[in-house]
Amino acid sequence: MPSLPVLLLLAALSVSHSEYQQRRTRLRQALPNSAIVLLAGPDTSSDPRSPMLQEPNFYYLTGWSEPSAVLLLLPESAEPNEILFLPPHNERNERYEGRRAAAGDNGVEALTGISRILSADIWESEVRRLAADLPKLHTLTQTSSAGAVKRVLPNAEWADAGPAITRLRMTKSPREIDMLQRSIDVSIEAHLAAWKRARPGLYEYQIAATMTGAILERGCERNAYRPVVGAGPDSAILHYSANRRHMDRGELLLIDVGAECACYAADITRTIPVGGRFNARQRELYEAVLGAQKAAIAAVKPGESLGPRGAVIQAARDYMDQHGPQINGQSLSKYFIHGIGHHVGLEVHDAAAPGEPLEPGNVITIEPGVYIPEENIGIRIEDMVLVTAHGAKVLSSALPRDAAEIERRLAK
Ligand SMILES: [Mn+2]
Repeated sequence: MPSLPVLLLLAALSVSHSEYQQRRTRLRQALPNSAIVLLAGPDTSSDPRSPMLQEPNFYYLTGWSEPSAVLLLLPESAEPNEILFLPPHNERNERYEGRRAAAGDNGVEALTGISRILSADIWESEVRRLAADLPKLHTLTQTSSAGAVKRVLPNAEWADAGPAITRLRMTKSPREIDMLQRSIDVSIEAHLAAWKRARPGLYEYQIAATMTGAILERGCERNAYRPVVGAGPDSAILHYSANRRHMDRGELLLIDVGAECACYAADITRTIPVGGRFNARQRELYEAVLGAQKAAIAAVKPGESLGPRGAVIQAARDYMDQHGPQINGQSLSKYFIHGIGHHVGLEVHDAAAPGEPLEPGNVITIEPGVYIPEENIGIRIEDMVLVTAHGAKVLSSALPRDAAEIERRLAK
């Protein structure tokens, strides 16, 4: 059980209305003299298998998690220069789904942090009225909602707001880093709970269940992605998430599990020995991956990139090839078959401009791995890293990754 102070912290930690406001101001500055129209995620309440997941760009700019809303941003000098349209009350639906906010509610401006709230029934006519004469119109042209927005002014040219929002999302604010740190801390507790439980004869799904339980127990909404818990041959399958096999002594267990807490994701992978001890072969390969990860983290700094020809992945490959064993006459990095990492934020694979150099405030994963199906071995070590002014800070360092330390923890 998390302690009382942790529970209080969970309740208190959120992004302020003024920070959301600041994000909208920055977006206006990036796309001046423009109307920007964004649609919230659709109402999925009629489908019991689909949770309501807010469209992440909409959430980033508003913090609003209810469906079917519309955000209209207008040039700074307009009055008002931002309007949130909310669906009107529907008494029958609210009997099923609970009360939702609507225009005209007492205090709805304070609740949303947006000073003009109108009914979503009139969003199209209002966009036509307020935006038609502006020199530029932007929406998320790559999303499923683009068609509905473009139809409002079908003869206008709609440009993509996505790249400008992505640029904002890539640099995390101090508050966002706190929020990510909390998701990381909860994920670490989930991993440690898994280590406590893992033993020969257990099923992979039992480990996944323990971890999901730890995540939900701490007040987080969900796993940030499908839990990957793979033992033996399954450890060599990159996105294995069936989690149906039982694990045997002497196998490696690859655990790639992260929490989503207050909408921020964590993404952490560890590989541990079932039964508590790495054998010599496993340890030799493990040390090569761990050394590669440390070399890659040491190469992270502003100006470098996560791309396939960047210095970060090259540092990992070089380490594997210089320190790891050859396999079937091939250098070890041939078995490192994916990218070195990705941005993390509201989404586990967060918005990022391809090839963009790293900047301070970026939060990324560094996750080298090797996968050798013919030996039933997959090893991945993934940590979350904050890019700082001169280098990198590992945000998930509280979860041990040195082989001897992992064995010590498993023996407890
Ligand atoms: Mn990852």
